[in-house]
Amino acid sequence: MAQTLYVLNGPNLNLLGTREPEKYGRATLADVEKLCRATADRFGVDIVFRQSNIEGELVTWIQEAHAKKAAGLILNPAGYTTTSIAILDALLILQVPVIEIHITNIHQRESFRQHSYVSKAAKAVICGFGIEGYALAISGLAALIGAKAKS
Ligand code: CA2
Repeated sequence: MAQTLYVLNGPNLNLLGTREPEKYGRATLADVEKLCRATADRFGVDIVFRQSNIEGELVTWIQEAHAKKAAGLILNPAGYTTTSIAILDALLILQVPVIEIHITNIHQRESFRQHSYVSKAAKAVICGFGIEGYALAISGLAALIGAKAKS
C-alpha cells in the first residue's frame, strides 16, 4: 500500500492568491494542492491535503496523522507558527518526519514572524521558495522515507 503524507495549512491560507500577491504570489490554495498531488504522484505516495483556520482542528489532524500511521507531515502553520504550544505538543507525538514550510522567507520579515514553536519539532524548515516550497518539501520527505521517483 502507498505511504501517505499529510500536508496541513494554517489560518488564512484559504485566501492565498486573493491579496498581497507581491509577497505570496497569485497561486491559490487549490493550485498548491494540485502541485502537491502532482509531486506526490511522481514518488508514488498519497497525500491528505487540508487547511483550517482553527488551531484545535489542526491539532486533531496531526493526531489523526499519527493514528493513521502517516509516513510524514508537512505543515504551514501560518499565524500559529509563533504562538501554538498546542500544535508543537501534537507534533512531538509524531515519530515520523515533520517539515515546516513557509511561502515567504520569514527571516526577512518582521521580527515577530521569526520565532517558530513548530521548528522545535521539525526535521527541516523550508521558507522563501513561494509555493514551489511545497514540492520541495514533498521531494525531501520522499527521500527521507525512501520513496523513489517513478521513471
Ligand atoms: O510565508 C508563509 O507561508 C506564512 O506562514 C504565511 C502566514 C504568515 O503569518 C507567516 O508569518 C508566514 C500568513 C498566511 C496568510 O495567507 C494569505 C496569503 C495571501 C493572501 C491571503 C492570505
